[in-house]
Amino acid sequence: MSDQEQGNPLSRRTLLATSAAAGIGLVGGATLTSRGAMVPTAEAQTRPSAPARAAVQKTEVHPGELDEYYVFASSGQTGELRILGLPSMRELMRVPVFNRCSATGWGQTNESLKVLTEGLLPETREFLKTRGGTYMNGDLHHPHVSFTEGTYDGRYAFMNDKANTRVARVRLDVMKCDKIIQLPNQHTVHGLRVQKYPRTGYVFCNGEDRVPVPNDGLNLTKTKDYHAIFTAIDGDTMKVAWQVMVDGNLDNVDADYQGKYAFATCYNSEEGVTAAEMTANDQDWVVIFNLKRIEEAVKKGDFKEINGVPVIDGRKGSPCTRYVPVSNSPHGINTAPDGIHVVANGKLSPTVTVMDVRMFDQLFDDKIKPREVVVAEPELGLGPLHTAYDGRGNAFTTLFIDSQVCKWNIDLARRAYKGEKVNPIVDKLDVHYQPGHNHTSMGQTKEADGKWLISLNKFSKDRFLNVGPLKPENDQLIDISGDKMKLVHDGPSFAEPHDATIVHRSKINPISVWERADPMFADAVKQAKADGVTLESDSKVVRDGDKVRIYMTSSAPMFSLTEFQVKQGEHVTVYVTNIDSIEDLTHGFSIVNYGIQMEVAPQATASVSFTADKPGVYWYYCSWFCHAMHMEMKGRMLVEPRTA
Ligand code: CUK
Ligand code: CUA
Repeated sequence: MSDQEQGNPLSRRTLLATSAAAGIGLVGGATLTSRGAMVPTAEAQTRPSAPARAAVQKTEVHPGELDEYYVFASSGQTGELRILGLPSMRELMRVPVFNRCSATGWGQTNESLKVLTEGLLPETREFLKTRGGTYMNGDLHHPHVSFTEGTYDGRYAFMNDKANTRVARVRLDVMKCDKIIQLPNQHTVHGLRVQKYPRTGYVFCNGEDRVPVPNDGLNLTKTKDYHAIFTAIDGDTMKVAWQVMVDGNLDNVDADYQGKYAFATCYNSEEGVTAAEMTANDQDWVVIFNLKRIEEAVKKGDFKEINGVPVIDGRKGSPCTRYVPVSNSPHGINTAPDGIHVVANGKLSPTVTVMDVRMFDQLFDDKIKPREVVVAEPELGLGPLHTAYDGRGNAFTTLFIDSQVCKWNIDLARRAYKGEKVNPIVDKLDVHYQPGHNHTSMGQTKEADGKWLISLNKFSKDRFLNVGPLKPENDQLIDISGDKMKLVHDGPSFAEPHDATIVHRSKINPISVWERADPMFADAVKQAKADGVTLESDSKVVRDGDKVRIYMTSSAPMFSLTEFQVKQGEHVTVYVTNIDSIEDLTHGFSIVNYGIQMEVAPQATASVSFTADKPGVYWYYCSWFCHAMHMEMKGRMLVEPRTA
């Protein structure tokens, strides 16, 4: 796609090259833009300078060496969580969450089906009955790691499903999803972030679309009675704590470092249902939620219970919320590591709006007007979407339409807002192309270290070998340790990392071998006990009406059962317990032509249930390469035909 097709009348890079050739403002391979920011020319970009080459070397993680950071990246419509190492940008793991996974059996094993189904709303369970029992898709946008006292504590990552209004939790000790809940009353969950102080605590979830509440079909077209809902989940129990009904559509959310407020960008103050209606006004809002007042309202019973959860009316005029006018259709919202500044990104406006959280108390006491919490509003360029921080007072905002990252200084922006003649823009860097989220190392915590920035770009166009009409995205790594940003790495990625969290490796401590008492397979342990089976040592076939339970162990390169026999039509559950306790010695269990496959990691038990409706001989085999004799690790399922 050319820049022209993207709505840019003139290719920005052609323009820069022309002005450079004419000798306008050319300074050492860079040009000055109209706003005075330094932008490297196309030529300077393709031939890295000596400092840029030195920066590239910093990203080299030699064979056998470990990365300094974990990146927990979303995958959008793929529905999984991805783990990368930074600075190498090597993909380390994929954690299935809202998707189905052929390798691990996520969506097929009993352990994963429990996670995928137990938190669904009753009406969804009914709706999915004839559709396989679970959703097949999810749209994972925002993965965020739990906090204690303003920094990551390595317990959990929380993430949203925009497609089917779900929120998931991934345990960071085993890197597996252990809870998924679907939110009532809310239609989609888009923005998601967690409470930073004193700990997580709350997981804040933005309901984006407006629908009737309850959405029971009695009102279809009275759009003024549609509402968007903001939800706080208790991250420990994964239950809805409370909900707040708001005006407008909620987009992104963040929280303060004091544990008092959450705030969300909000568009569609018009309450329209078409794009034209939704963008008619010049202004929309940031909604600020006062956590203490909401908790008090819940305690006092000042709510309506809808579908089993307390819903507070937080529309304009409510003591629990305040609406700060900002320009039309703001998108990202990001709290700075200084614990003071919150930036709402303009999207349709070339500006970002900076608020000072220290003034929120006065705002809720009606001592000041909403706009008085705004302390800066710098104009940065076209399409500001998301902002990250270096912990040294600088902010980095993605400019979607300009295909740039803009580095600007918060203090200079405040001074410019007061009328001083200063330019807050420090540097601009071309990225390739159309960036959405960006992230700095530890930048969403008070321990922002200002070393790295990743720019998650929606288009890669010409940056990689052509793989056909569907192209990868491009996750670029940028060195921000100096005054100037330096692009050091292109990282192609499949659909579609919206968002990521960069966590220092010292914060994350996963285990390598499962604990036998892990709750993930507690149901299997319980069933085995009821059947008088010891999972770690017994091989047994247990018959229970038309149900058959097959218990076996795996130890490289053998399953403890080399055959088992069932009758056609019986409901079969196979439990495999991996009794190997060596790091990385995972087995798999796959039954040929039965569509059965699962992963069984060291010391884990995994189980899968199916109806043996096809008679015949079916080999099962180990699908995870585990041993020199891995190919021989197999057995036969014998399905005896039904007798008339
Ligand atoms: S949103 Cu995707 S670029 Cu869902 Cu966080 Cu802004
Ligand atoms: Cu066990 Cu391969």
